[in-house]
Amino acid sequence: MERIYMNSLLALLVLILAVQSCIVSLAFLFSNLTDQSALLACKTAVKYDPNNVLGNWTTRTNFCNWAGVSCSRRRQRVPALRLQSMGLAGTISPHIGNFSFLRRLDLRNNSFHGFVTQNLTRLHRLTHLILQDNLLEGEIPTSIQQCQKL
Ligand SMILES: *[C@@H]1O[C@H](CO)[C@@H](O)[C@H](O)[C@H]1NC(C)=O
Ligand SMILES: *[C@@H]1O[C@H](CO)[C@@H](O)[C@H](O)[C@H]1NC(C)=O
Ligand SMILES: *[C@@H]1O[C@H](CO)[C@@H](O)[C@H](O)[C@H]1NC(C)=O
Ligand SMILES: *[C@@H]1O[C@H](CO)[C@@H](O)[C@H](O)[C@H]1NC(C)=O
Ligand SMILES: CC(=O)N[C@H]1CO[C@H](CO)[C@@H](O)[C@@H]1O
Repeated sequence: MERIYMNSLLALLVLILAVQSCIVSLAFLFSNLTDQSALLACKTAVKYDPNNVLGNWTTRTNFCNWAGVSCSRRRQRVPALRLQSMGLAGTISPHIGNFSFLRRLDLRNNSFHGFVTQNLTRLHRLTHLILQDNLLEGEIPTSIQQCQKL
């Protein structure tokens, strides 16, 4: 009797855990936190910010109000990132590939260096990619052809 009770309790526990992790991963999939963490990763990849443009990129405020960040009102996702002529130096984080709603990326006239990350290719909604006047190496990955709206 006791064993049956223990077994069903265990089964219930496993079920609860499974449902819980499912809800957590679903919530994460649809949440704007993905964009927030991608923005923070991009900030980390910037090593020099003479005008402290990214100074207000902190979780104390909604990322929709961060400098250079546009937000869609409905979903609070990021369709545009405009950081041109800010004097920024650093690399372009591979996390940039996580902005699944990004249409416009404008980083022109800064000092971004290094290779252009393959992960850009994941931005299927991209229409504008403006990287001129930086210190980037190599070429834009040919797989960028997958971004058919570009
Ligand atoms: C995420 O979205 C929710 C509801 O749409 C909103 O209340 C919240 O402020 C958003 N969070 C950020 C950091 O934008
Ligand atoms: C962050 O800085 C930008 C540009 O200076 C400004 O437009 C925006 O209101 C600031 N946001 C917050 C939350 O202070
Ligand atoms: C490039 O950015 C610098 C600031 O970092 C600015 O002074 C200069 O006018 C910009 N050049 C162009 C062509 O926008
Ligand atoms: C964002 O991108 C990075 C690097 O490409 C990846 O490791 C990470 O799992 C991604 N995170 C989310 C929440 O999509
Ligand atoms: C498609 C692609 O290039 N994905 C890469 C994104 O960035 C992470 C971290 O650098 C790599 O592990 C992935 O291979």
